[in-house]
Amino acid sequence: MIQCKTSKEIGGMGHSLKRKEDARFIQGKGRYVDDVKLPGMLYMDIVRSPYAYAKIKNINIDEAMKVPGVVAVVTGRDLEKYNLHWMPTLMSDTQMVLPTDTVMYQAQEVAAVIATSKYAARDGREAVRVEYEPMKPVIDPYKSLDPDAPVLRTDKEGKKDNHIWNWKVGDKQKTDDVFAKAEVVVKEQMHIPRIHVASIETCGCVADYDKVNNHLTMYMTTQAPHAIRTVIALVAGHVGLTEEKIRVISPDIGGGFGGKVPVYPGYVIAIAVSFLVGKPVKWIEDRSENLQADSFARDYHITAEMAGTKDGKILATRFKVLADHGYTDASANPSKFPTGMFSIATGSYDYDATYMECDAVYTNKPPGGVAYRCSFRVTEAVHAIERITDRFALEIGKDPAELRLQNFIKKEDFPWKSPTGWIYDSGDYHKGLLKAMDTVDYHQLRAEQAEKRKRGELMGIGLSTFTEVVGAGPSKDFDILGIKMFDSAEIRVHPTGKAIARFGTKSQGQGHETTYAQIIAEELGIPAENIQIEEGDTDTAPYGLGTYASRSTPTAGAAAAVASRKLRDKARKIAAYLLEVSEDDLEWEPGKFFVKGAPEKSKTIQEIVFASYTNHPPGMEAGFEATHYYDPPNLTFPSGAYICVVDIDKETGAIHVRRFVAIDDCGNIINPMIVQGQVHGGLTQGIAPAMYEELIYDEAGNILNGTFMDYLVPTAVESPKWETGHTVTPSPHHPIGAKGVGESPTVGAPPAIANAIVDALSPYGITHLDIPITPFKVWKALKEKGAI
Ligand code: MCN
Ligand code: CUM
Repeated sequence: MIQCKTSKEIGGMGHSLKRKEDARFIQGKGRYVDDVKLPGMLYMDIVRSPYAYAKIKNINIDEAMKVPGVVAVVTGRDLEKYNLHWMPTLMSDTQMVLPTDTVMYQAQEVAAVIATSKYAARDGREAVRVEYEPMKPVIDPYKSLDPDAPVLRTDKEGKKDNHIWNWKVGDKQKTDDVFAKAEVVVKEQMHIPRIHVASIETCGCVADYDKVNNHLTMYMTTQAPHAIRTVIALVAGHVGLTEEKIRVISPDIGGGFGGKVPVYPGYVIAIAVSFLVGKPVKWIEDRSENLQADSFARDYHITAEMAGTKDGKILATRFKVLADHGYTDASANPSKFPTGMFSIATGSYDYDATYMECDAVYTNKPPGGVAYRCSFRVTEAVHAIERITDRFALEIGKDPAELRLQNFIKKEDFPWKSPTGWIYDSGDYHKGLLKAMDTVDYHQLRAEQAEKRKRGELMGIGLSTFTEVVGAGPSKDFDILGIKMFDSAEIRVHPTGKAIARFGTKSQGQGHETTYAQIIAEELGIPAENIQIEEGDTDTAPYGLGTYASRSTPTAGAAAAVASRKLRDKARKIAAYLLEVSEDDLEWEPGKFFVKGAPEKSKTIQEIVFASYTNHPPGMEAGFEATHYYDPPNLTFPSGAYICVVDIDKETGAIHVRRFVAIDDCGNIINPMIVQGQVHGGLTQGIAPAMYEELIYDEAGNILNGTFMDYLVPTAVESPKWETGHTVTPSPHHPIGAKGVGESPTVGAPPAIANAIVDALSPYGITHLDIPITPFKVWKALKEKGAI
């Protein structure tokens, strides 16, 4: 009898396989877009606006054209001739590629300089003279709706104000009634700051248009190659660039975090120039451009309210949001959900009355809206519910852990329908929180805190027990620009039993080359090391919507499992033929089929695959390939219980994160080491907006922290020792019971930190501080309350 290798030996699910891709990453063998060098390639640099809002009176390119190496300067007027000066955003708004008359935010693209080297392009950029007539910008989103505020989007016919859309969900009447009668009502005004993803690699592309074959190859840093191909075809189809003539290749990506989902003007200009001059054009942003002009995240102003009883039962919540979208709504949300999944804001708690409303407005700031490890606005939702829950606990003098345990949805109540219509698939919130409390020794910490309070020392304990919603999504509700949000896997097994599998998603560092191989290994018994994973080439990969919103595991991961199972069904037929038994007489164990009751009669998957090319049953299609487009029946609902402990220096406001325990539940885990890595990175990106990061603008719309000197990205020095752990509540509808995890930590961490800091300061009457909570903010709040 052939002894099959164990799941661990073949690198199946649940094992901490070392990441296959790291061998090339750590040896400098990664191939990024800036490594693409093509014969005759030109370089592009971009002139950007110093003003937030100004009329362009004149663009003089004479001096720039004299710079040695400069071959062209492209303006909005040039693109206008080809009707390429506007493009759609992913939220069906419109956006200038290059302006013809007016600039709408500081650092906006104004003109592009094309040259034979990147240095000549930069020199040329410095020599372009633009004459502006500055206008008074709209920076404060609250003022953007004032009757006397200038209407910014004059390009939209008949537009009379700066309002973009109004969105609401929930039962207003019912919620208002509960609030009116409630024993306790708490309310806080919060701002979730505008922040920026600082991936190591900035954005960029090489547009390579081949005139002879009318074919465009677009190398670019995109998280969603297929969707981008479709968008390019929509924008440039009228000049003959139809979708079959476009190949998007997303090579290795040095971090995306959502910032590489949108379509930036730079891409479109590079394509236009390559199309016009017939040469490849490279455009790579520098760090400041990336920070100042690329898709921002968050910028939600939220009024959060909670109603409940004196003994701690949550009865209702109300959220009113003002969303500052900047110059255009360029969010990367599913079409039907302009606020993304914000409506998960009822949280992990069992109550049935809520009402949420959001107004989105235009201002003179860069566009964007969802990037930065956000799960489509779940960061904002979780911050609102977790902060207001702590506020409620503080109001009634109840321990916030006890209050949560009292209000959690019970594990036997899943699937659970939230008052905003989500069907939470599964969860065990009590187990997660109790594990986190046990890990930190919660009661001991509270005792220590009580002692310290007597001495006037500031120690705080903060909780965040959040529900995530990822895996967009079921096609009945989820699309982007009309394209349904399924995802795909195609598996080809070669005659010798080794495989290549391709996906519609695109890793930016998440480790897909390893984890997808593990799923297939587990399902088919082929060792993960013999399964090559490929993503990011639209000519070879099946159509998919890409990697963001922690959707890869819920969608493409599921597709990998289902495609593998299709192959296993075929394998069973072949095995039955080879062993001359009926299919029903066969049993599967990872790696082989054997005859029930006669285990010595068996065929390994390798033998079966070989037979599929050499000796397949008559009438059966040869070969061993399967494709699956997975349309999930529901989203997956990961959860987490985080506890943060801080010590604060009263005199300086300095905050020291003493401990941070994160217990995540992402269902069945494919690779524990990778999940832990995701959680470490995500937590660091959670502490970032909680304590450091915020894009700040003055009244004139100047960005005040447009470089890394002032925009504080936390490093290893600022990061506490993350203590991680997990509980496992498998998703009942996902083929391998997995839920996404990539964004959970960034979603869950900020309120845990904010709650800990406010908890430390609460004896002095402080009930809320907006993130990022800096030492100065703490010191100022203490000073105002007379504590120091
Ligand atoms: N995983 C697992 N078991 C699970 C769930 C996930 O082993 N139950 C593994 C997956 O196989 C995958 C990784 O964890 O290797 C993340 O999976 P998933 O949660 O499905 O998320 P995605 O792969 O779709 O990644 C997207 C997510 C997002 S939206 C942002 S933003 C983010 C994040 O991932 N950007 C990242 N993590 C990042 N990590 C790196 N290094 N770089 C980025 O740009
Ligand atoms: Cu919102 S950042 Mo991720 O979804 O790419």
